[in-house]
Amino acid sequence: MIEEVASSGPAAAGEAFTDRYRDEFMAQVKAKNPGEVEFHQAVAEVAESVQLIYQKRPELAKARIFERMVEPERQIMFRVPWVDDQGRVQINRGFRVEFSSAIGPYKGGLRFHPSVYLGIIKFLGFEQVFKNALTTTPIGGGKGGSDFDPKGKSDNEVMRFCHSFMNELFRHIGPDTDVPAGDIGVGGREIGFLFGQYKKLTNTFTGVLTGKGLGWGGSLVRTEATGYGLVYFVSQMLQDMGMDWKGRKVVVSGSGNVAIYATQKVHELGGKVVAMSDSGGYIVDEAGIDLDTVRRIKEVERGRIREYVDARRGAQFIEGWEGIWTVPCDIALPSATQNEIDGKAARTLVTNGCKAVGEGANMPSTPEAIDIFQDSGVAFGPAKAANAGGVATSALEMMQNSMRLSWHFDEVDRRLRVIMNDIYKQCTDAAEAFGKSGNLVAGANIAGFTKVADAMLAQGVV
Ligand code: NDP
Ligand code: 2IT
Repeated sequence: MIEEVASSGPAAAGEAFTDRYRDEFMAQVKAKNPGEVEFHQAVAEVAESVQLIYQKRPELAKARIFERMVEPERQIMFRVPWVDDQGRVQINRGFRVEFSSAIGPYKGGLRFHPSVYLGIIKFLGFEQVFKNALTTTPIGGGKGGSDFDPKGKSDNEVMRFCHSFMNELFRHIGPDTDVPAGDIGVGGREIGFLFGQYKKLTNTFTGVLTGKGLGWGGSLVRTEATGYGLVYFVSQMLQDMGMDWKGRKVVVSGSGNVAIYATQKVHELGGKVVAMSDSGGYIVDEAGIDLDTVRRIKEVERGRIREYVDARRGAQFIEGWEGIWTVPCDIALPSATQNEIDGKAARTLVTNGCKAVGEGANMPSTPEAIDIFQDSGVAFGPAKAANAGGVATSALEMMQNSMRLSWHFDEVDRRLRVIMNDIYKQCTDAAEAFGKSGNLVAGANIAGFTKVADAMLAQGVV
């Protein structure tokens, strides 16, 4: 069977994964997934690393592991009808892409944002497979969401939407099957509504979602985990450069879940965040961002970042989110959205003396930006590794749910720190073993891919 499959693959032609084969492979990915540019981008980045692995591990090439990985195990798209506060019927589209269950149940967040379409969910789900493999916990990869925009909606509208979304999603998920969580536009409020409807429809109280409230199955530190984990990861990068956070100027894009808790941890470790943003623009506060003000505006009032300057007189608001990368800094933590740092922004960061970049968002740097950072000697922590603390802590939430107990804050935080250090070591070790010393992009791809690939090989052609 494997021989038969291989007859149309690279092994049959006697070539492991040459540049020519890689180009043909990418052409096929593009032809089979037309218009999904973010997905193409995510696959192309991993393909470079797979080329190295296939040369060392021809049995993976023969089993066409990567060719299988780029095809999601299952893709679900569904209608989400709901009624707004004016009594009008609204229709959105829902997605859940179950990418890989090779090493555990599908796991990954839900994104509610008007820009969501299949290509966004597929790039996120694809990345999630490798990220989750790096966490050292047994979780497969998936992602979902909707083009619904929670901004400007009432709590009741959000509730009706979430209930309708779950009316279809519930039949595809389960604590041992697929465990969604939050992402852009999905936080504690949305997880609550989604969980409530799942419970009602199935008459079960299980760990089917993560990011739950602390009184009903949630884990301490899950809220903080992505931001904290990002800073723990970058601490390792800095340590290897003989640096730490003390007195360092830091720019954090976004002002959502990841950005807020990254900022909190940077301040705790002695760094100074001087700029944050949302899709409307960015704020600069050279005295150091006052996080209580940001949290009030964003977490309590669900307001806009421009309101920060009403409370902090010395601060400035500048319209247009792209400009944030012109603010000089030692360390940049892009934590808003995909492709927010392009080549021009990367060059500006380098010129202004930026020494390290840690990706809090998923795929925030374009391929050109990554090349510029790496060619300029800027330490670069890729999203799959650097932001894996969120999903890792989701896995810790699943563990606690299975055991029906709750660990203390310090215990979860300790485990998160151990996991982030372990991920860093996996990346540096894999990079070293494949002659790419110090290249954490290659290291993360190689370590994540290898773990999933070995599981797929053991399980046969399924
Ligand atoms: P939130 O919804 O809490 O915050 C998102 C922030 O990014 C907001 O400030 C938002 O501004 C800004 N933003 C979103 N889209 C755009 C855009 N197109 N242009 C400019 N700014 C934008 O999301 P999270 O903090 O949870 O997620 C941020 C990033 O981190 C995403 O890439 C997500 O995939 C990634 N991530 C999240 C994890 C988690 O556990 N939550 C885990 C790992 C990665 P505005 O309010 O104006 O839209
Ligand atoms: O991108 C991500 O890793 C997340 N949004 C978190 C997913 C999760 O299941 O906690």
